[in-house]
Amino acid sequence: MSIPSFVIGIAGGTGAGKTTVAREITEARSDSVTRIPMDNYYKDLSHLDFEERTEINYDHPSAFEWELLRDHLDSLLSGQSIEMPQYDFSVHNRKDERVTIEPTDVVVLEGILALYDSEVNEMLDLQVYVETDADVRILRRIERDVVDRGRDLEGVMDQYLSTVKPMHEQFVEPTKKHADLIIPEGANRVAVNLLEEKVRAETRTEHAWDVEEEIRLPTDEGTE
Ligand code: UZR
Ligand code: MG
Repeated sequence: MSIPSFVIGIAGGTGAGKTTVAREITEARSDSVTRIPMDNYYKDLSHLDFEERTEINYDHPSAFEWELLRDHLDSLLSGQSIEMPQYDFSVHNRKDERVTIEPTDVVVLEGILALYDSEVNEMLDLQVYVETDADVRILRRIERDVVDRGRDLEGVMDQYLSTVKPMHEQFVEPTKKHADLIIPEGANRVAVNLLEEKVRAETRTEHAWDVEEEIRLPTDEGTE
């Protein structure tokens, strides 16, 4: 357990590739880097029934429990563990169980509005915006919602035009001006590698370095 020294926020439109970028820079070193998906901080809507929950605008800032998110980031930054909520997209609601997250050297907050809140922004050391063309994003979104989440195409199209697109333009896209770094397309290998280098430099946990060296040495020898 350690006090985080570096907090990264990764924002961008739905389907931009935020989660992919965040996973790539966290997964190999999970004992020193923690990923916080903002989806987990959608408000608890257990008091509503399923039909009512489908009517909620999940792309509006008011859908998130900002107080809890700020509290949790604050706790991690002061070296305390948190009980992070979990979210179930299939029922549009928070799950009952939570997971315990210990503070690590690096914390990565990822979500459409990761750069939206001024108090959250103050806690971030590096603000990243993943910028991907809207046509690519909607294609990914259709695939994810229809194939992975079992939604029907018409519903996905309606939702995109009625809330996702206008909210993106009103709330998500303007946060790009807070970004230190704009990544064109989530899959941008060069940008992800640079971010990985930065994360590595900020991880002080010895074990993380050992693991990283073991993975890197053979390829370094082969290419240099
Ligand atoms: P990403 N979302 C849902 O579809 N259902 C929910 O219960 C909660 C969120 C969607 C949300 C937003 N919008 O566009 C997207 N809608 O999840 C954000 N409508 O997640 O950045 O991974 O695409
Ligand atoms: Mg995502």
